[in-house]
Amino acid sequence: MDSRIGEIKRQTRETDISCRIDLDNPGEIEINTDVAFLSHMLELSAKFANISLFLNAKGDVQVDIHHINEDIGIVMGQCLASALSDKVGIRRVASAYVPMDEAMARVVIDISGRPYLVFNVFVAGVDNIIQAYSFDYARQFFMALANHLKANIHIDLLRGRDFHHCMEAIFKAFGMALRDAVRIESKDIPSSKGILD
Ligand SMILES: [Mn+2]
Repeated sequence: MDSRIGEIKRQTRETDISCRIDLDNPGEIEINTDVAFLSHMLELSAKFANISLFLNAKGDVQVDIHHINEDIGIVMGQCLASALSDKVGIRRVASAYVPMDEAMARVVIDISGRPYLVFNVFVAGVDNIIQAYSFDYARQFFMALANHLKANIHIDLLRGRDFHHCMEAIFKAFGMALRDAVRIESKDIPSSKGILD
């Protein structure tokens, strides 16, 4: 099997991001972004996905984290798509439930070639404004990733109260679902059409 490695560098007037993902050689995780909370979450995703992830991201965070947050999603989606190439043999569809104390999240992924995100995450009483990150920033991150991985991703927070716990459950469940979705299980392209865009 060819090595499933993706490598993307993307520089705009707003952000400068480089990313390398190795789907089959876990163990190396090195994440440096200007958004410490997102770095922490992505480390959890990579760990649970059992992949190697190198990510370096700088951006115009003096404005706010909007650009860098979305652009990291774009680059990670492109990097995963590049590593998967023609997707021969992958399981394609996978799901995971992950709890974190009182919180529990479910993530279902179909690496289908059709981008779509359903983000059903809401906790009554959590004021996103006071957080360094927010549920809506997470929605924008996963939207960018789904669009560029060309995957259908459903994220449901089934319960939770503490913001940090809720986010950990979501990013861990995403990693765990991704781990299964990219697993090689056959020698075929997993589509009755014979192609996955
Ligand atoms: Mn934590």
